[in-house]
Amino acid sequence: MKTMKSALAVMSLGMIASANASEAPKKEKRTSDPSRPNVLIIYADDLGYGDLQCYGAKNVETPNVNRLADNGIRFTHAYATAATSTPSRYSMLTGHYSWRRPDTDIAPGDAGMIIRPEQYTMADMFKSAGYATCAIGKWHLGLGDKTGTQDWNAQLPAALGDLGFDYSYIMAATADRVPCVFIENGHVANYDPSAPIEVSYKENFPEEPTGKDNPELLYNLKPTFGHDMSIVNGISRIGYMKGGGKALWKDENIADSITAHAIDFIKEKGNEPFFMYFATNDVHVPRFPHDRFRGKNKMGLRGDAIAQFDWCVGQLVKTLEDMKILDNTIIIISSDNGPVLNDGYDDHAQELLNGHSPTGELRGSKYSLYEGGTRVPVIVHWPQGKLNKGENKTVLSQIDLVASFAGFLGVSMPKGSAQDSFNRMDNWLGRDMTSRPWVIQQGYDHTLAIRVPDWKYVEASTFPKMKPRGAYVETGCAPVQQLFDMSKTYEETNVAQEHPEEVGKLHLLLEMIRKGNYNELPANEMP
Ligand code: NG6
Ligand code: CA
Repeated sequence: MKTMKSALAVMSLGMIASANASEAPKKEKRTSDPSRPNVLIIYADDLGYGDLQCYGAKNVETPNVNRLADNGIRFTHAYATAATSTPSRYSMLTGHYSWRRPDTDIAPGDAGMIIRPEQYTMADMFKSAGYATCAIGKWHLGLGDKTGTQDWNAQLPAALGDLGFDYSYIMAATADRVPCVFIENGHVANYDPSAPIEVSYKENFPEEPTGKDNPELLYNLKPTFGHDMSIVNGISRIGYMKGGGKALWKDENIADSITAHAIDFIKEKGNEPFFMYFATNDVHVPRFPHDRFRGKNKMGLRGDAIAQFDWCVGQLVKTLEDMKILDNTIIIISSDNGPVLNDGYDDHAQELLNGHSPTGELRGSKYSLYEGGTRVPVIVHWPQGKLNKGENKTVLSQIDLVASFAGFLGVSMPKGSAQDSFNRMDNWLGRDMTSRPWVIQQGYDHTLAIRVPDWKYVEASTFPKMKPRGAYVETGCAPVQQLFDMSKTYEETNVAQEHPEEVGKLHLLLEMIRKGNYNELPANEMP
């Protein structure tokens, strides 16, 4: 499989001559050159298809995102590759499907680096085109050489610098997993030598309180399931940690902190092309936004977290505007997977919906093979790019971002890299409305679905219909093959029996893709 890559895809749309690492363009002011736009991916966590006002959200205002949607493209059939974070992010950043590997499921906070240093990433690609690159916010793809062996008090031996990111300011995993500290360029930020950090996902440290044994210490949020281990900032988490001192984050300041670091980076690097992967903690649990977002909508903390996400977007846009580089920055807003309400903390997300539907009219949610699991908002904004603005129904997938930008920038990716990513930049810019011939969706486990413009096939699976632990939601799995008619928004009825020939065709197509035999695909199935 390593030998097959989408070379033909990356070669077709180069706007400038091939630029590999050795002939990277000199860093100079190029901010108005439309062949070298800045690229800012704003990646929300667990933000559903229906969670933004411009996608029909009720009870919460998202003026900053709405403005980008009004002046950009708002995709209605765009997909994350998986219904949970780690596989979705892995796939988007590498252009390699997470399900080709056994070790890309939801990562603990002490996971070793899942993307290996030698693996090609989106950051490598931008870097080879002469971009300054950075990752800010949620990481959730492991750090260090090997799971459970990190020394959090020293420079981590493997970190984002090995993956093409010039600068990083990240959370190792999620806000509900230890260690609850930011890591800047492979070292704990604000490190407090008086409080050495220890982390374990196996056992607690002597005398350290936990949510399970010391619920009286949970002054900010209580768990509904799981999340009853170490307590940081009055919230218990997954995993055990000790120490941290002044380096420990306060959940209510996470959005401010990542935004401030992103703004600093833009101010420093904004006059040369930059790529920023800005991944928010919002609207993942524990939802605990800053006071100034509290109580402004009827949905409680989840609504407040959406408002806080919108604020982050506004701050970044304002910075670009003040620097007069907004016009030549491609901003992509999206999410890693669909929404979930009760994901383990007592924030009343379900009870306080007040008529809001986080997935709009889609069935399913985070963790699900139904559309609600992976169909996410995608907004593309680029004033100087002459986009075909407005609502856009083209079917597209985040897996293509690496090859699309490589094609756009004329970067030829090394042989064998980003094998599942294809250059569909014209789709992303609204210039070509031909849908991707198929999109693969990964559910909570490794069961796959394949969506083509008219149909969606879900392979038969022994995985339970309802998620067995944690959030009680539909997985979309069934012991039989399922086929849905995609002319209907809600996947209500399995029509596999009525259309055996479609089932057979899509089953075969999925198997070919699973084998990675792209060169054997019929021409009309080639993305
Ligand atoms: C689950 C957690 C959930 C969330 C999820 C990852 C429990 C019971 N549930 O295991 O709260 O953290 O993992 O979400 O612990 S994701 O968006 O990062 O994939
Ligand atoms: Ca997520």
